[in-house]
Amino acid sequence: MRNILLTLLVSVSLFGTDHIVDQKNKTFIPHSITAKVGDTITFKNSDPFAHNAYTDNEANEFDIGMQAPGEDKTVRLKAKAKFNVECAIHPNMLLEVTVH
Ligand SMILES: [Cu+2]
Repeated sequence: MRNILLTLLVSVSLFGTDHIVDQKNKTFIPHSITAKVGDTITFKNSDPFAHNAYTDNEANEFDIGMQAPGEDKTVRLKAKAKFNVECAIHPNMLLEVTVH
């Protein structure tokens, strides 16, 4: 019984909520999300051209590189923080992420 409970706890922490963020018309949709440590963000690209998503936030740093149209890329949130995600190709794109 103890092992089952332990397995459940580990599973919950390993498989947090996946937050879908689309990139369409050079906009992150939605433009802000609130998530928990261990959750993931899956970036989609519904535009007919490449996008990118990155953050300089030290505790959650990521850069998904060049994201082709129709491609999905997933990143995991590692620490409590509030930070911005930007697209290196389109500097006006902004996603606000709160991890609590
Ligand atoms: Cu972009």
